[in-house]
Amino acid sequence: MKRFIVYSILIFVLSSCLRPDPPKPYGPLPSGRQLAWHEMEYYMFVHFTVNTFTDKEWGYGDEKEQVFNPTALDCGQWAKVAHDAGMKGIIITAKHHDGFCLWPSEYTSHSVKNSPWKDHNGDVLKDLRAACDKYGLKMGVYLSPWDRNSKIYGTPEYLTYYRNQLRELLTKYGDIFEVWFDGANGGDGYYGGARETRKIDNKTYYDWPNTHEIVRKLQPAAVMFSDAGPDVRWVGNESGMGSATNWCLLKKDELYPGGDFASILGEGHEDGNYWVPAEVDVSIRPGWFYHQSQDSLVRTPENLLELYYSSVGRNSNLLLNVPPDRRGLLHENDVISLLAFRELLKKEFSDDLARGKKATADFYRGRGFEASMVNDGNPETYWTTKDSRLSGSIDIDLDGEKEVNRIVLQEYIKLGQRVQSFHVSALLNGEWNKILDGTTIGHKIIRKFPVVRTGRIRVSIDKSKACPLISNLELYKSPGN
Ligand code: FUL
Repeated sequence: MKRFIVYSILIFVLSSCLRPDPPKPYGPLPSGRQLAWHEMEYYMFVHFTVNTFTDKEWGYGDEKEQVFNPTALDCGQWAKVAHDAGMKGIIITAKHHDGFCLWPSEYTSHSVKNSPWKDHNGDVLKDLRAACDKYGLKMGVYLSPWDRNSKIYGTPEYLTYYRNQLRELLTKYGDIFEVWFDGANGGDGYYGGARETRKIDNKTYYDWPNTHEIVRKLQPAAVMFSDAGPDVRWVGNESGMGSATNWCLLKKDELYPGGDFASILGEGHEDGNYWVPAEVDVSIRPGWFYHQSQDSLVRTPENLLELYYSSVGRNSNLLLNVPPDRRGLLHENDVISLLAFRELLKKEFSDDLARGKKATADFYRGRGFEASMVNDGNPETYWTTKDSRLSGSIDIDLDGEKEVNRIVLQEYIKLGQRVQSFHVSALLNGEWNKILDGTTIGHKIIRKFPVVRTGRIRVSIDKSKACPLISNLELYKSPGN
């Protein structure tokens, strides 16, 4: 017995010597809800309200409820298209700046309950919930802080109204994955007949911290989006461009929704003290709402693929707006384009040439942190170095010469975003040739490069805030340029 205990202790001591501890977390870390959000990557935005019927982008707030009258509204069609297009969820404009509510809010008569649709008994949010559940999608809500219909907009009482509406959305429609707080604010409007310009102070008027608490309490798993987070930040443009250098970090206390921060939001802050990753919101058409005149201006599948590279490929999530038409359906042109884009995407990333191939590193931390952890298909394992080493390289032996023109890299972000610069090289005629340079990685980057025919690819992490943690490396030969 004694001998057994001595042996067990010896084995334990030996194996813990061989298997080093994982690195300690570095800097701000993502919360559980943010990690779940990172996994979403691509989902649908739905802009739909009275504007769809009045051909406007921003309703003034005096639109009659009767104008909202879709002839064939079918949230099931939206959800099926989103699902078939490879999206993971839908965020809907429950209320846009015009103040019209797509659900029968108790707190206003300016809603679907006074529209002829479904004989005053309609509820778009309820229909969307059922459709999302049917197709396994997550659901999110956009509730415009600016309300051009409300008589009390601009007064402190409006906050009570806004929060009551938020509570309705967060308690009556099941699990919400994201709450979208828009930054556009104040200006002229109907305001219950006043027809005037009302200005509010973006910094103070909304008392955001107390509104955020409502969301945390009622939907603890939901992330909140705004220009300044708290959980997800705007990328700073509406053209679909994530920043090539993109930190998931932000000094969010220095920012507020609706402020003039667009130039900061793309890159984030390298020395930011909160985890607030970027979301790219962009429309499949020139407008956010449906306009028949734009039926011929729907983005092509090729263009959507470019958007994918400039968003998901740049450490951001892609929130792609697809606005229903006056029938209440996604237009045929949009559907065709979305589904063709899905096919393009499948072809881009059909065969991972790195998966399971021999991987070696110039240095690794020890057992459990070898280079082979980057191409084992397991996001929970990663290659890393010892704490004091802030650079290192991984070679993938492609097992014979292969053509390659795409690389996917991911950091193990649960322990923080670390990499500051890297480059990729290919072995050509016995010499290493650089094929691309990069800065940040984060959750994911996807990079294109001209086709190389090579037997070995090397990823060199040149600079990192703390020992680099690479959880995934994929290589492809895509048919695209
Ligand atoms: C902006 C709004 O003013 C647009 O109408 C749209 O909703 C876009 C997503 O956000 O701030």
